[in-house]
Amino acid sequence: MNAGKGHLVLSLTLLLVLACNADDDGGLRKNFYKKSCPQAEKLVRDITWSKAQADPTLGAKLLRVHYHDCFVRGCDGSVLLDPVGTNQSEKNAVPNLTLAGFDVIDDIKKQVEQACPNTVSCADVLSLAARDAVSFPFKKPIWDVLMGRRDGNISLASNIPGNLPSPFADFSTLAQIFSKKGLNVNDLVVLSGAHTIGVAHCGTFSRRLYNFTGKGDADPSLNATYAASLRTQCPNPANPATTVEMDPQSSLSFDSHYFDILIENEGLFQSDAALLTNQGAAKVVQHLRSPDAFFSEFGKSMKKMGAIEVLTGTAGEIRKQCRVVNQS
Ligand code: HEM
Ligand SMILES: *[C@@H]1O[C@H](CO)[C@@H](O)[C@H](O)[C@H]1NC(C)=O
Ligand SMILES: *[C@@H]1O[C@H](CO)[C@@H](O)[C@H](O)[C@H]1NC(C)=O
Ligand SMILES: *[C@@H]1O[C@H](CO)[C@@H](O)[C@H](O)[C@H]1NC(C)=O
Ligand SMILES: *[C@@H]1O[C@H](CO)[C@@H](O)[C@H](O)[C@H]1NC(C)=O
Ligand SMILES: CC(=O)N[C@H]1CO[C@H](CO)[C@@H](O)[C@@H]1O
Repeated sequence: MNAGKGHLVLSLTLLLVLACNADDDGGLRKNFYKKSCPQAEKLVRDITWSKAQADPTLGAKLLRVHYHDCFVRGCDGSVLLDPVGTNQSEKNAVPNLTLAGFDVIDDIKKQVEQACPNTVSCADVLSLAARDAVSFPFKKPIWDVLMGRRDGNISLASNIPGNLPSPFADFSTLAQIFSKKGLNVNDLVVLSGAHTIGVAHCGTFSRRLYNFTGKGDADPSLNATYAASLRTQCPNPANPATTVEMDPQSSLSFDSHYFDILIENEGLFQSDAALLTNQGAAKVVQHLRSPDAFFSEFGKSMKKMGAIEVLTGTAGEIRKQCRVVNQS
């Protein structure tokens, strides 16, 4: 082969590599632990499934923790870190409210460490466990998880504002925060579909029920029948510990029903209702009422969310325990 041809082959290979990397995966890949810890994925799945069997709300918990992780400093496991000294970590911040499932992540990580020490990151464990917990009722993974994330060692409560949208956010605020994370309006609507499972505390929406515009009324964008039912569940003032299902009667079922209730003006948060206030977003809402469309789009958007500002290669570390950074 002459030098010219060699050059061409090299350039073509380089192009191919670049083209593959262009796929917005942040350098993550499938089967990342195939050589270093071949049992990792199955181990995480088996433990998660046994925990999900015992607690059918685990999927909602872990999915929300994964989302909070990715939106604050990227998917680097920083949400899992406990506060150190007087420094408040992400999990201490107000919007965390009741993030839960940390004990489950600890259990999984402990067993993964026993099988393959210093190999599988907490960020990957969280991403896999969230997928597996949500997938448990289907008895098969319902989206693909790319791996190779490494763990960060900074977690600051002060990083939350501006990175996690509030349930009172309007459409342009939501779109703006998602766009900062490389997620578009389609992703915003698709991922909001996660609210098809789980519960919310009265305080995250009760302002919509009472004196919303100062005329003793409810939020006009909230279905009046639904508002009346919510008022019985969340009297004014409500017990701060009371929760309601975000997708009534279907809150354990991961399905496209969220989009059906949304168009009946029964989205629980202002941020849910806001998806109908933009023409493009409202079109996506209609489209996602089809279960096939929802499942396929959810997988694609989760892949993007799971790649936000990830640490790969030699950046960050593989934490031994998810709650504390390694001591050097
Ligand atoms: C669009 C902006 C979003 C806002 C404003 C928002 C806000 C909230 C709020 C306020 C709660 C209730 C927390 C509580 O009272 O305990 C909640 C629950 C939840 N969120 Fe979101 N969220 C958003 C996007 C997402 C995304 C992108 C995901 C995942 C992909 C997600 C997954 C969940 C889940 C699964 C729950 C239920 C948690 C449980 O039952 O333990 N959310 N969200
Ligand atoms: C607290 O945070 C500051 C800066 O954010 C950092 O310099 C300091 O080392 C942290 N303290 C502890 C005990 O982690
Ligand atoms: C409703 O809001 C208005 C305007 O803020 C206030 O003047 C009024 O007292 C409120 N009513 C109740 C019952 O809280
Ligand atoms: C309110 O919800 C009911 C079902 O609960 C639905 O039949 C009705 O069309 C909804 N109204 C509006 C204005 O969306
Ligand atoms: C933070 O992570 C880096 C790797 O990026 C590591 O070298 C360093 O020791 C860590 N710092 C602490 C305090 O653990
Ligand atoms: C799980 C967790 O750490 N929750 C914390 C959320 O933030 C409040 C303070 O706003 C803490 O009291 C909780 O412990």
